[in-house]
Amino acid sequence: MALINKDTLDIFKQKANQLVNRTLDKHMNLAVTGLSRSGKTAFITSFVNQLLNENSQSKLDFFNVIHQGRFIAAKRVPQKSLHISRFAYEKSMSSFTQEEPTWPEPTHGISELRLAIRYQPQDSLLKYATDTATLYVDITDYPGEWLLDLPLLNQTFEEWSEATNQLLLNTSRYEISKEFINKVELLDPFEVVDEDKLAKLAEEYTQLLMDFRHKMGLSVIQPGRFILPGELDGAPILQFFPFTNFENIDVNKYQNAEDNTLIGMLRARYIEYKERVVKAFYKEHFINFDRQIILADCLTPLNSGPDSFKDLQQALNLIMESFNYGKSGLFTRLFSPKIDKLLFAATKADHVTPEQHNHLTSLLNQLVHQTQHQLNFDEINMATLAIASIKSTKTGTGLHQGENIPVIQGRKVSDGSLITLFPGAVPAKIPKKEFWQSKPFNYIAFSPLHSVAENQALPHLRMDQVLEFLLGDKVK
Ligand SMILES: Nc1nc2c(ncn2[C@@H]2O[C@H](COP(=O)(O)OP(=O)(O)OP(=O)(O)O)[C@@H](O)[C@H]2O)c(=O)[nH]1
Ligand SMILES: [Mg+2]
Repeated sequence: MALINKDTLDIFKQKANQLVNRTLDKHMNLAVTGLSRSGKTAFITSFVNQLLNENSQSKLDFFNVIHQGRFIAAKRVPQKSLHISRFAYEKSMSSFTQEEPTWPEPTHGISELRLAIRYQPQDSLLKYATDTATLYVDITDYPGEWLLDLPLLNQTFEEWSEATNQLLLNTSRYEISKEFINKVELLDPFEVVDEDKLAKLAEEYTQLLMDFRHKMGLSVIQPGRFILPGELDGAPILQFFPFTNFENIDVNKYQNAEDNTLIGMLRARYIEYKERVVKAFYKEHFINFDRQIILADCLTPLNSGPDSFKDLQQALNLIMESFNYGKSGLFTRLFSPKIDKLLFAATKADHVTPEQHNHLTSLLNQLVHQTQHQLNFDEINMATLAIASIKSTKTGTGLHQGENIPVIQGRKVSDGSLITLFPGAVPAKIPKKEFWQSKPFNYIAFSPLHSVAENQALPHLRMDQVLEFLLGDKVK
């Protein structure tokens, strides 16, 4: 009988381990989205930071792989898609590590980052076969505005123009859109197009969308790519606008209009936009996502007033369409998405006192589920959480009119001074008229409280629950 010496046996064991390891390595695509300023960059930075700097001081008790002592380490590895920007993790971290910490700069478009998470599998059988397994997570950051475009796929140019016209006539928007609407009314849609004139009007329409978002705090922005053009900035495919005067033009003449007329070119560009921008995003990116987190800042609209809040509600409705997996859903008919878990997170929860967190969660829940009876989300496991990616306030109690009340303390972005306040109560349900009459909520932008060292975990609220929901079953 041939004798196997110890070295050979070790090599054999190592090989066997490698083989099992390889089959144990898993991969998932995690997508992070939310409307602009909802907190995507802060979220991804904290998500990665928590995993890279896991140690005895980390506060990640609800992430089971850590709680059970099976987490080994996480590191950044080169990303999969070389044609997509790298998520600027170091740059973003440097804003939190400098002496006077600030928030990272706004970002535009899509970016990616890949993490490798090493852990010990829980399963005893696997545990004997191998020491470790690795979960590779590709994280994609993309603007939530891009999801607002899905409904366009179901609309002709005429239908979209009419729907947008209705939106523009809405009292709060009309104030700043009437000039644009008046200009469109004076156009002859059947004249041979002057491309310069068209480009200028498209620019005006884009500026309107920017003002809706950034000056009025509104959320329904269509086409979504107009305010976040990325590499398409200045391209003719983003130069069109809704023709808001359809009721006054001849339908037959419109149907037969050539592409070199004003209306013909608007229609042609709209169709091209749907194909090359909207569909392309779903085909190239969205269908590859395994899991999705949608970040929503409910507090800013709550502070801005009823119009802004109602608009957020409508935008979330539009966003939900992309997850309507029912057989009859437009989306499933067009593509074959495979997202199995969807997390809604109300961000910046450190802006309210702790006893309000439940209210914030149920408010977002209501906003998300308002349409559920019409849609079919059976195939997706959904959850809602109130989180702070980077906790920037301290909590305590203060005396107000002889009574102890919960308060938060933070450093104002505006002048850096410390302020202690009770910011107000968050309604647990979609607020009614009476709520808005008393201006009940006071949102003040806070700077990150303390600078952290590069290899230190950032303070947070419920990031461990986020990790458990999104990754927990993959690192068992
Ligand atoms: N207090 C607090 N503020 C936050 C938190 N996360 C984000 N913010 C605030 O929200 C702002 C926007 O956060 P970002 O992470 O840049 O949001 P974004 O979605 O990446 O924004 P865009 O890149 O412009 O689309 C920050 O500048 C902060 O003022 C948080 O956890 N706590
Ligand atoms: Mg960003």
